Amino acid sequence: MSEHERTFVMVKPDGVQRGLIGDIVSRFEDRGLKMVGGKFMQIDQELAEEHYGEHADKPFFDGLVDFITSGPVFAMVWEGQDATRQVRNMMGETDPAESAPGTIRGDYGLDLGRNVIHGSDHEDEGANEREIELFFDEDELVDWDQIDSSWLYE
Ligand code: D4T
Repeated sequence: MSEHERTFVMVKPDGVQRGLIGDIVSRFEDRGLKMVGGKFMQIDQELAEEHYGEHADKPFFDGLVDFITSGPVFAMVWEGQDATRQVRNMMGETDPAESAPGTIRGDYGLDLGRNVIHGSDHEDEGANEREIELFFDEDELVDWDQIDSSWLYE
């Protein structure tokens, strides 16, 4: 398994408004993941519709696009062994009400339409690459060595 697997993660507008960026970043840092990209930004209609394109025919699509464009988000790329699946585990279920305490959505959310964080789907091969490319230019991602990596990986 590669230590260099990259995954796309985003604190949604509700998480930003509620001051949860720092806590969420801390959780991933504490776990041993490495941030290789981070961008505080406003998503426009076009980017929102592309990002959530798979849900275009769902009844909740318009509300989802309105929500994700309603305020700034913090988009990130995190790197580490099995990063995509581990981030999803730390996020909890899509519905915060079904998420275990200790997960991000289980600790900070109550409602499906306000679920604080997005992470690429580990069951959708190619989702990471697609979403990273959608949100970041190549030169916005930074390759760097973490001084303690020998204490994280055998
Ligand atoms: P995201 O993509 O936001 O990380 O969520 P998930 O990957 O966990 O879940 P998803 O793609 O199935 O849903 C995308 C987004 O839509 C909202 N949603 C979902 C909603 O408002 N109503 C619904 O009925 C569903 C299924 C929540 C997450």
